[in-house]
Amino acid sequence: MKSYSIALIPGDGIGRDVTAAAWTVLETAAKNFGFALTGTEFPWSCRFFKETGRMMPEDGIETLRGFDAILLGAVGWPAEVPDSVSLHGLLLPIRKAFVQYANIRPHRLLPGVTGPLRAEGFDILCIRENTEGEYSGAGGRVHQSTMDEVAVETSIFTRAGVERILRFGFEQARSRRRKLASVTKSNAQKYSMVFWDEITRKLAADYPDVEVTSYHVDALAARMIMAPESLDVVVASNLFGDILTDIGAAIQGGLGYAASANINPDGSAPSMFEPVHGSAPDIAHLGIANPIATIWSGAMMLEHLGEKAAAGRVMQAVEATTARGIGTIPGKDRTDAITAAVVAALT
Ligand code: GGG
Repeated sequence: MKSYSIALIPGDGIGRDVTAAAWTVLETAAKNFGFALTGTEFPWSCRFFKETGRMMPEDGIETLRGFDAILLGAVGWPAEVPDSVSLHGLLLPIRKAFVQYANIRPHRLLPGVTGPLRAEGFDILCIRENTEGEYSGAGGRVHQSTMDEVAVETSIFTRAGVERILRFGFEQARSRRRKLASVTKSNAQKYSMVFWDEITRKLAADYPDVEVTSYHVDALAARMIMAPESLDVVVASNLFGDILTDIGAAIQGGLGYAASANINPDGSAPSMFEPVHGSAPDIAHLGIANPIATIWSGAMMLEHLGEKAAAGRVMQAVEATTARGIGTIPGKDRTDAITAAVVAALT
């Protein structure tokens, strides 16, 4: 029997609730489709930081390298650990070390879910550059706590980094509706974003079958709300992609439905799957977190592992569940009730 080793990092807050739910669904799917998933849990989180001074052990990356994939819940406990510390101590180093340069975030309405903006008929695949740009962590502060204090944060855009994410986007567009939106703010940011636009134009010549449009991020943000059906694949930098995908989450009904995959496209290291949402400490362990985003992320993990039929079946089960009105209204259905409904629809 084929077996996949999965590193489970529930993280903080509702991360524990939603990864447990997704794991139940994924194990059921594995059983039904005749393969095995072996989960190894790691307690790396803000609590771990409070105990050890690190978000993960020094050899954490090397430990994870041996797994086929990583399923992560959520990271953050802002009352105890600054968000910048938790993000730069766990999520960002994993994405960077494993060259998970493509962060894929699908935005579409599940049956029975009505987004607050009542947008309809859209199917957007946002691709966020995931290893450089505005989240490079390059910068510093001088003259701290004086009126002369200066803080500098440098965005790093490399030709290799921009080319590979745009190429990834073009390839995705080819497998979909052949439309690509390339997002910058090149009227204001005259080095990095002009560079991005130039590379978009250069690569477009290799993909004459894909209709390419360059947008400024503000215009694209408005378009995602006003005319989301006009968009297919959207490729954006790390920060812009992060922001746009929260808009994507909003139009698809909320962060409870927003899934993501941090992909290492050449398979040289594990890819990581996580809901877009954070740890929501205010509702942690109350049993009311929506697990659908994590279940959907788990389906993306199965697809990435090559278990396409099982992945498709998990999504069918999710859709059958929401079509019955389960998990479609915030707070109405408990985490375990939504999970049980998805499991029942799987069998
Ligand atoms: N689900 C993972 C998580 O906790 N995300 C919260 C967050 O702030 N992520 C930042 C990022 O995706 O770059």
